[in-house]
This record gives sequence, structure tokens and C-alpha cells, in this order.
Amino acid sequence: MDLRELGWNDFFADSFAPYKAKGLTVARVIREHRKKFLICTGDLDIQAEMAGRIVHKAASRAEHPTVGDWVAVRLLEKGQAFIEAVLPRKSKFSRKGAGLNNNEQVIAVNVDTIFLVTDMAGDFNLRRLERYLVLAWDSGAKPVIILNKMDLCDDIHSYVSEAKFIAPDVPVHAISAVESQGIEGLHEYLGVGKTVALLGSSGVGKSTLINSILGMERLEVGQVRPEDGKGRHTTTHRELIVLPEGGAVIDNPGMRELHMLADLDDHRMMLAFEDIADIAENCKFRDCQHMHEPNCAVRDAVENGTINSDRVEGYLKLRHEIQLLTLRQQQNLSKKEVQKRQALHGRRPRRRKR
Ligand SMILES: Nc1nc2c(ncn2[C@@H]2O[C@H](COP(=O)(O)OP(=O)(O)OP(=O)(O)O)[C@@H](O)[C@H]2O)c(=O)[nH]1
Ligand SMILES: [Mg+2]
Ligand SMILES: [Zn+2]
Repeated sequence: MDLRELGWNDFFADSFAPYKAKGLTVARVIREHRKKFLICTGDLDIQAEMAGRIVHKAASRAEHPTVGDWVAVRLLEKGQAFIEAVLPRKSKFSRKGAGLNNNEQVIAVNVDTIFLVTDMAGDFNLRRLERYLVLAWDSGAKPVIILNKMDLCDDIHSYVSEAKFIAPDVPVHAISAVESQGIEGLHEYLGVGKTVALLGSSGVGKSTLINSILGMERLEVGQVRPEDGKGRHTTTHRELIVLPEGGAVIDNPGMRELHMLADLDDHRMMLAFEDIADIAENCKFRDCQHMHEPNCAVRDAVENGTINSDRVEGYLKLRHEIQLLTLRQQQNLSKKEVQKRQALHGRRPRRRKR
């Protein structure tokens, strides 16, 4: 297979040039499990490990190779392969991992389009969708909203219009993955050179949709719990699947929580709230926080019903969450800074008791 079918392009080729000169091979990571990788060189799918230097050089785990990455690989005669470098990423969808630190957890890289998959039943939640959209816009890939299970729904139109309402510039597709309805509409995102990642809660039908695109039962699909329609976390590993007509899709395990990252770019965040950004142009103060300032156009719009108050509240809550994280990160940083200085100048000697 020509790697261009898998998305290889001049952007990656430029950064690969110095590794090529050293005799390394390029490959794309298609699976990852406990630091063992399956990579595709175009001709072969082979097992690979991380070279020690990549582990030492990485500032955090977010820089380790992950599914979707283009990597420079040293192939040894004994059939071993070592990933020596991760090429710069074209896009990256991350969330904050569990715990108090702002530890970035990378979910999808080098994808062109992100399918945010939900259903037209129990999973559908506009506030959650907004969180996905904020992180998706931040990733550099284009979001597309997929409303699955239309075969179970008799009010498709209202789900579609609610989704369109919070994301006017994002394509919204109503589909049924099991009955293969609406799948044709997704073909514009798929094909030679393109990569799509599917994200969403467990049980919404991500793997079913990929099977439907492939026209075969390639991935395991799980039952949902009859009580609440929630999935059972059937997919346990991220995997890149090469499509026969070119391009690739990445299946992901269902996500439970979607924590924001600190330092999210304000400008990019507003891409998920363009309706609010438009109204805010008329606030008296340019840096209006829409809290207690006089002549706030956003609060006025809530009061006279031109904008949905849940939506504005959702936005303010998200912004607050990001600000808190950013603050905490700065405090952590300054704590580290103090420790560094202490180490550098030697701790103050303890006064000796007389
Ligand atoms: N009625 C109906 N059921 C669907 C549809 N798509 C998926 N399902 C069912 O939903 C259940 C979960 O589907 P999966 O494809 O395993 O969901 P998933 O999003 O991959 O879930 P995880 O791997 O756990 O993240 C299965 O029982 C599917 O048959 C659909 O369009 N309509
Ligand atoms: Mg799955
Ligand atoms: Zn305002």
C-alpha cells in the first residue's frame, strides 16, 4: 500500500527527512497495548517497541507514540523494530486525565475529522456535546456530530435541530449504524488520505458504525444495559482500521468523563460558542466576563430570551473550569519553581541549637 493512501503527505515527509537520512523507516501506529505497538509501514504490519531515548526525551506521556502517529522506526535484522521518534502531529485531541494534575491524555492524533457520536436516546446530552466540541475545536481537526440509532427514535427532527442549535457550523448527521441508514452521507469524510476518529460514550454504536462502513463484522460490538441503555465498555483498545478504499478510521473505547485542559485557547474555545461570541461583541466592556458588569449584552440576551440560559450557563461553567485548572497549574508551577531555586542555591542552613 502507498502510505499516501493512509494520509502520508509533505507535512510529515519534511519532518521525516533527517530520520530518513539516518536510515530509519516511516510507519503509522495502528494499535497500542501496554507500550507494545503495531505499526504499518505500507508493506507490513509489524510489532514495535519504544526506543529508550524516546522515553527519556519525552517531557510527558503525551509525547509518547500513540495510535494515529507517524513514527520514525529502526528495523533490526532480527525482526525487531524500535520507534525512535514521533513526527510532529497535525492535530491532537486531548483531555485532562484523572487526578489533580493537568496531566494531558492524548486520545486521537493526526485525524482530519472527529465523529462525535451520540444516540437519539439516553446518551444525548447537549452540555456534554458542548464539552466534546470545545476539545474538538482545540484539536485542530473538524468535528462532525453523529446522532445514531435513528431506528429507535420517532422524533429525529427535534434531536437534529437541538444539535444544530448548539453547533450551527458543525455538520449533523442522523444515522442508524445497525440498519446502515444515512451512512452514504458520511463518505465525504472518508477515503484516500483521510483519517476519522470516532469518539463518544460507551454503547452509542461507534464500533457498529465502523462495521457498517466496512460492510463486515470486523469489530466486536457489545450489548447495552437494558436498565439505562448504557454500554459495557466493549472496545478496550484504540485501533486504527485501514479502509479498503483508502483512508482510515480510529475506533476508541467509550469515554466516561471529559475533563477540560488548562490553558485552552480562548479564541478556539469560542468556536464552540460562536452565538455567544457574536452577542458579546455588544457588551460594554471588551473583556466582559458576563457576570456582574453593567451593560452586558449576553446577560441581556438571556433575560429577554434571545439566547438559551442553559447554554450560557454551560459556557460560563466550562470557562470557570478551565480558569481554575489554569490557575492550579500556575500554582503548581510556581511551587516547582521555588523548589528548583532552593535546590539551586542550597537550602537555608538550619540554625544550630545552642
Ligand atoms: N437500535 C440500534 N442499536 C444500535 C445502533 N448502533 C449500535 N447499536 C447497538 O448498540 C450497542 C452498542 O454498540 P457498540 O458499537 O458496541 O457501541 P460502542 O460505542 O462501540 O461502545 P464501546 O465500545 O463500549 O465504547 C450494540 O448492541 C449495538 O447493536 C443503531 O443504529 N440502532
Ligand atoms: Mg466499541
Ligand atoms: Zn458581557
